[in-house]
Order: sequence, then C-alpha cells, then structure tokens
Amino acid sequence: TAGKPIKCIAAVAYEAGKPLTVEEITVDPPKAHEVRVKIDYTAVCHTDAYTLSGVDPEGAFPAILGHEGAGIVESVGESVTNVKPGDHVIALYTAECQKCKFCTSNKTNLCSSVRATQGKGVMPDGTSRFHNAKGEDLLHFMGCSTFSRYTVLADVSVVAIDPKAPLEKVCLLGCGVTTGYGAAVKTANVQKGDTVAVFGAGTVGLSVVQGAKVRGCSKIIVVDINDDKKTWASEFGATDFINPMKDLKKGETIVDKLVEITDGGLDFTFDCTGNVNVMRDALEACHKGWGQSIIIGVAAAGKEISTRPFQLVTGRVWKGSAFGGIKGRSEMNGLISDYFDGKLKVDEFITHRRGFTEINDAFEDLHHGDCLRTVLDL
Ligand code: NAD
Ligand code: AHE
Ligand code: ZN
Repeated sequence: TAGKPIKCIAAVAYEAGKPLTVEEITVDPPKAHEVRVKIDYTAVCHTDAYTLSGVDPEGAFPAILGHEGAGIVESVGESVTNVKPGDHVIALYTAECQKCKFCTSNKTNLCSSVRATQGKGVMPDGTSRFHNAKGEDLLHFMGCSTFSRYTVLADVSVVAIDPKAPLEKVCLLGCGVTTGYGAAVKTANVQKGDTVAVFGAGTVGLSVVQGAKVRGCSKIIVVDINDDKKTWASEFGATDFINPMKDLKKGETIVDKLVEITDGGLDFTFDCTGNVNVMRDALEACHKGWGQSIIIGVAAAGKEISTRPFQLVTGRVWKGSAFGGIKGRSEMNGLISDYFDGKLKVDEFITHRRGFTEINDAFEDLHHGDCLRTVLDL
C-alpha cells in the first residue's frame, strides 16, 4: 500500500452541530516528513464535542475530528527518521520538533513547528491528505484526525511506544489522562502535603486527582455538579467530594466552603470544566500569598475570565496547561512505564467500548455521568 492512496472508512464532520457521517474516504500517501498511520483505537474527548458543537474559533468543516488515538505506522514519507512501518504509535496534538524556540527553551511543551497549519486543518505544506467520494478535500484536526482508519501525521506529531503497551488502552494517553496527570505533576508540580481542589471530575479532572495522590497531597477535594462522579472521585484518590448544587448552606458559595475547610484556601486548584465562572471560583479558592490555579478546561469563543486584580496582588497565581505540560516525543514512554508499574491508571477510565460505526453514540455517552471514556474499535 505504501506510496498509493488508501480507501478506508472515516467519520466526517460536515457541519457544526450535526452528527458525523461514517463513509469511505481516500487517504493520500505521506509526503516528506509525514507518516501514514493505521488507527486501531480512538477515544472521544470532550474537546471533540466542543469543536463539533461549533463554538471553537478554530473549528472548520468538513473535517475529520479525533485526537486521542493509537495505531501502527503503515508507511512513511521521505526524510522521516523517528518512526518506521510497523511501529506502534500515539498521535500527538502537541507536536515536539526538538528544534524550535519553544522546544529548545526547556520552559514549555508547546511547539511552534506545525501549530499554524494545524490550526487551519491542513498539513504543514498547506494541503489535505483526505478526500471524500466526491473528490472534495476534508480538513485535518488538531494534527491528528484519529476518526479515520488511516490518517496522515507530521513526523513531529507522532511518538513510537513500547509495542507491549495495549493500544486499546494507551490510546487514552493521547489526551485526557496525560493532560490531567501532567497538569498535577508537571505544570503545578504538587508536593507531599499540599492541599488540592479539582473542579470537574471527567477523565481530565480524575487524572489530576491521581497525580495529586501519587505525590502524597494531604487533601484532594473534587468539586462536581454531578453526584454520579462521587464514587469515581474516591476511587481515583479524592479525600472529599462537594456538589455545589447540593452541599452548600444557604448563602454560602463554593469559595466560602473551600476556604473554610482548608484553613484559608488551597495550595493548588485546577479547572477541568471549561466554564469561566468555575475558573474564577477556582482562582479565588486559592490560599492568599501562594495558591496557584491551573486552567485546563477549554472555553467557547468569546468567553473571558475575570477576577479582582487584588486576588493576584495578594499572591494568588493563575496558570494554564496544555497536554499537561508533557513533551510527547520525549516523555510519553515514561508515562507508559508508569502505567506498566501500576503508578498511572489508564484502564479504569474506559467505561464504554463501541464499534467505530457507533461513533455518534460515543458522543452521546459523553453527556452521561456513567461515562468517562468510550473507546472506539476501528
Ligand atoms: P468531561 O465532560 O468528561 O468532564 C467535565 C466534568 O465537569 C463533568 O464531570 C461535569 O459534570 C463537570 N462540570 C461541568 N460543569 C461544572 C461546574 N459548573 N462545576 C463543577 N463541575 C462541572 O470532560 P473531560 O474530557 O474531562 O475534559 C475536561 C475539560 O478539559 C474540557 O473543557 C476539555 O475540553 C478540556 N481539555 C483540555 C485539555 C488541555 O490540554 N488543556 C486537554 C483535554 C481536555
Ligand atoms: N481551538 C481552541 C483551543 C483549544 C485548546 O485550548 N486546546 C488545548 C487542547 S484540548 C485537548 O482536548 C490545547 O492544547 N491548546 C494549546 C494549543 O496550542 O492549541 C481555541 O479556543 O481556539
Ligand atoms: Zn482532548
């Protein structure tokens, strides 16, 4: 198949707010510095639903969404040296070229090498490798497009992993688990004894919880408006669970409550909801003088955060984290080792499995409290 177009099944997002269309598409061979991957498993992340809903300022259609996937390299274009056909790989929406100003700064995992074209839904040369039966181009998404049996990735957007790692599980390291765990142990770098509050107990929030637990944090408070998340929270290591819709006294705010039970506020808080009002609460629940709040959630176009500047003047810090601050190519295999050593939970997030043609049901699953991740078998 190398060097030739491949016909395969994919789920195409033709329009915002509409279900995906599962149909046969054509995937062109990889050009120089590109890799064609047979995706075996992909999960659906809240961000896929966010973009499909039409509120992502970078969302463009028709496109092939999906960014939490794993598979096997089918062929590589010229000058690709980091992977070869047959390698087991995870797609990386945060590339790592190891050459740009960002990669060499040692201050961030954000890489500038392909980000501009990635945001426009095209490969680094400005064109697409996907076409539908009518011959129309279909856009790429987040440099991954894992909702297709075959996809083409920039070589900087792919990492080869230990072939012993089960792809049907470690596909989750392509986004949710890595994002939350990294935000705790890398971006915030929480330490033994620290107090932590996590807003939103989806896969991202619960992975923050597991990072905080690994580090020995003394209090790990989960805040979620859905009581179904309470059992998950304690299973992943939370010490407390608060539902702000039910567990507050009359006139009491979630900030009042958190400040009261932590003797003045948290050392670290994390927003894993994408709601800008929650982001404000998370900042204001931080301890005066040193508390740090990490924004992970993605907010819709036009949404802005606000607080009194006095909150920052008095020592609270607002930070953000993308992909948990993890450099995908150099650090992914460390996470896989943590998984093999039982230090990092991954399997526990897979609440649903479906065949690929049920992908629209997988988007529906996201809205139910009993779902953390649905893994689709391509
Ligand atoms: P999810 O939908 O599975 O989980 C969100 C949780 O937040 C749910 O349990 C929901 O009940 C809870 N919630 C909603 N509103 C709330 C409120 N007002 N107060 C408290 N809890 C509330 O989503 P996920 O896949 O875990 O992703 C979480 C967020 O992180 C999304 O916004 C997603 O787009 C974003 N995300 C960001 C990155 C990154 O790199 N920065 C990576 C992955 C996901
Ligand atoms: N296109 C959105 C930005 C969305 C966003 O912030 N994405 C996160 C990853 S979410 C994964 O589920 C991220 O890594 N951002 C850094 C980056 O470079 O995109 C918008 O609002 O424009
Ligand atoms: Zn995601």
